Amino acid sequence: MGTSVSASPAFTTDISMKKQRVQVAIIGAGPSGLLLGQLLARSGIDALIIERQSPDYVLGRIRAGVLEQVTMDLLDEAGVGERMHREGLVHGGFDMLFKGQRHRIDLQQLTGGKQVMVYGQTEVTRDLRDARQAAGLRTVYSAEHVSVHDFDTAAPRVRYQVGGEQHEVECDFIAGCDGFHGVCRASVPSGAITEYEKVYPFGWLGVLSDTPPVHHELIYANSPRGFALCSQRSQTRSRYYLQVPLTDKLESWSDEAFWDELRLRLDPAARDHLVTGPSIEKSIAPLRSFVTEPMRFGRMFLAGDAAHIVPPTGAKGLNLAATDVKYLAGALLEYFQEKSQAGIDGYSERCLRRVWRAERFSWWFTSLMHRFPENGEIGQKFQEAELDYLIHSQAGARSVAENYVGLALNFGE
Ligand code: RFL
Ligand code: PHB
Repeated sequence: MGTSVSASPAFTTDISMKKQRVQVAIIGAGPSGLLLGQLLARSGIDALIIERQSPDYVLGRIRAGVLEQVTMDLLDEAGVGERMHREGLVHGGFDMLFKGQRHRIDLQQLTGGKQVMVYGQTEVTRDLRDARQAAGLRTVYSAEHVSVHDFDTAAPRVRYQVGGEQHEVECDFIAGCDGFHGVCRASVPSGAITEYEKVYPFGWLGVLSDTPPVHHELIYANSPRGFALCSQRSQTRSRYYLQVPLTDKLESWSDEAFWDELRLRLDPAARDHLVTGPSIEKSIAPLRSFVTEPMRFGRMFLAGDAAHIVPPTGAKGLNLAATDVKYLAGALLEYFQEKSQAGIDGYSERCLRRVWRAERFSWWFTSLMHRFPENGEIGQKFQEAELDYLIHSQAGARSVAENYVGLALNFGE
């Protein structure tokens, strides 16, 4: 496969280049990159993380809130699970609200005791970053003009600039953990990659507030006015989302307008319990289903959002990223310690099987819970009938529950 990439135009040959060598160059210090760095370090594999943004910027992104058991186990394995177990909220169920009534999905009862952990992505990232710092492992933040080269050869390279200085990293492998807008996937020649994409005609308006959560578990609401989600970060910090048209501007959503609209999408009891307050973060996120095939290009691997995006309804994005990283760390370990290529060769197929299952669930759950104006009144009726079926059928409820807690790693094998 020919995947040679020319140097970024920002580079000129007459300026001196600082060179270094590592076994693995990791692009991106989001949860995928930091977790991979931690797992590799624990196995004695030398990795450098190169991140485009500042540490505070990375921590400031309010994203995922729900961790599956696989992710909790991996954070433990990486040696960073202690605070999560202490401060995270273990949830054994969640509510589905439709036609003005709430119905509990009992995750524990339906899945033989499985639960999820409500612990924010910001905290996961902070724990990983602190552990990396404490271990004296290097992360280059605020790197400019990051570019990847020669990943179709045995000697890939990464280049970047910091403070006007140019750097080149020689490595055995590149891990593209640089999210949806990263440079790694974008550097693959178009003939070597297939991308599957669905963009939804709405977004999620999210508000974070220092108010007690409206309910002790999450509420996923289907309403004729659009989807709403009541989530949380702690006993005193809430996270709420509203489905909004993509054309809506953040400025046109005052806090008051947000709370008024949320109330209209909730049931009477939740409406009465809702405590409102000033937002400490407010943002609109577009919704997308996206998969890249394959996830390996010679000596460059994609992991996490760099390779796939799910709409957040199923709470799968970060969890999928964690599984990619688990498989990638295992494959690299096999390569360096056992001189075996098997894990590397199987990486893409192994990840994609799990990715497509989570993509299917996230797309289905999104389709079930959101208002699609083009489907009219009858679309709403179909959704309500399906929800009514799901909560009254053991098989239906179990299917929702087992996907939500995360399918076992060896599911179907
Ligand atoms: P990230 O977090 O985007 O990190 C990528 C990092 O790469 C850096 N980068 C570069 N660095 C160097 N050079 C370049 N050229 C670079 N280009 C980019 C970026 O600055 C960034 O620091 O990807 P990663 O690590 O793969 O992590 C993925 C998760 O962030 C994502 O899947 C989740 O947030 C998705 N998600 C959820 N996932 C869950 O599992 N459970 C949830 O409850 C959940 N809720 C959500 C979510 C995502 C949401 N949004 C905003 C899309 C809720 C929302 C609203
Ligand atoms: C969140 O708390 O941010 C969250 C929870 C569940 C989801 C998506 C986001 O499905």
